[in-house]
Formats: sequence, structure tokens, C-alpha cells
Amino acid sequence: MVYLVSDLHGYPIEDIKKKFAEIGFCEKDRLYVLGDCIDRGKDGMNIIKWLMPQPNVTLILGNHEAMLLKNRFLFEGDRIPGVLELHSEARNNYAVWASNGGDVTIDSMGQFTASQIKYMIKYIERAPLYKEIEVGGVKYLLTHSGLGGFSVDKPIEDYMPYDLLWNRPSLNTRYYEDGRIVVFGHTPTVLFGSEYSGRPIFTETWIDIDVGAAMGKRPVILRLDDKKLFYI
Ligand SMILES: [Mn+2]
Repeated sequence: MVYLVSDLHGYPIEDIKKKFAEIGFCEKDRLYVLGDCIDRGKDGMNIIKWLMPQPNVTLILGNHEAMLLKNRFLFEGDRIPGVLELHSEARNNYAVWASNGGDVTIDSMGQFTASQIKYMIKYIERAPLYKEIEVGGVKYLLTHSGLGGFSVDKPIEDYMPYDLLWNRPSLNTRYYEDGRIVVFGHTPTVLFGSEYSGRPIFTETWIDIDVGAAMGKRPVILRLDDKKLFYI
């Protein structure tokens, strides 16, 4: 079975583990996490730590993990520097990340050793921007935010990271006409209308599975094989 989840945003790790145990997730299954494990909630790095040793789990990069990578220098010394100790470009990167919920992640680093932090950052660095998979004869393209600057003939490797990390689709967005489905998170479905609050959106050409954990909703796991939903 193939499972997808996105935008956990530091959701309590014990609840996540419990739900996957309940589903019966095992080595024969696969899990793709469509980015934004970290920030806003405090368990983001614990989610990364949980994903890391699992060979059947793939983390796809989210814009929040990309912001962490831009600020990785913060964790390279003996202590995390204060914002006023930084020069202007670094100070700006820090401010952007911190004001987007990264402050919680920075504060949470104290619970890990320097080498744990190093390995977690290395793991995030290796996260791909997209993944193409096939389940039950249907092709799926997984990215964090859909495809910005979409053009039907444009090969996936030609998209800029920004287009895969920060894109905001609209309800009228149509992607491929060949049956391929684009699955993403990043845009909480409530932003498409209050009637979508807390539930994923399925259209003919895309699926948005960010049901708004960053806004206090329970995240959802989608099983692609039968489209079954499991709320954490
Ligand atoms: Mn995002």
C-alpha cells in the first residue's frame, strides 16, 4: 500500500506514530511525506528523526524545510546565535523563517545533540523536490505545492524549485490531460472555500491533501490504492 501525508507542521509525534501503528503501516508499505514536517508545531524535528531510519519512507522537500536549509549555519556552531548577531542577509533569512513558524523549530533544537542535528539536516538536504510514482495503473506526480508556471509540455526537471515549493494553485487549475494526477499539500484546502475546511480536495487532475494542521486541524493520511483517508 502507498500512503501520502503532507504539512504535518510539528504535529505531536506520538499521535502520528500511534496512527501509523493503528493503520498497520509496515515494511511492505511505502510512505511519501510531501514536505513541511517542521515549523509552527514543536515536534517537527522529532518527525524528521522518526522518518530518517525508515527505508520505505521518502520525504519530499517543502518550503519550510528549504527555509531551514537556508538557515543551517545557525546550527553549525556551539550555540545558536541571536538574530542581532547576524549580518544583514543572514538576519533577513532568519527573520523570514522565524516569522513563518521557524522560531518554534529553532527553540526545539535544544533537545538534540549536535550530531543528531547534523544528520537531520543532511537527511533534509537529500530530500527530492518531486517524485513520480505509479499506483494501481495510475501515474502520480508528488510535489510540495503543485506546479507553478505549469505548461503541459514542460518536463518536470525543468521546473524551478520556487515553482514546486511556493506555488498556489486555484480551483480552476488543470494539470496533465493524460491521466497523470499531481498530488500536493502546502495550500490548506480551506483557502479554496470554507466548505473544504479540514478535508482534502480531489479534482480531475490534482489532489490537495493539506487539510490545515497548521491551523489546528487534524492532518490526514491518504492511501492511494483505495483513496481511503485516515485522520491522525
Ligand atoms: Mn508549505
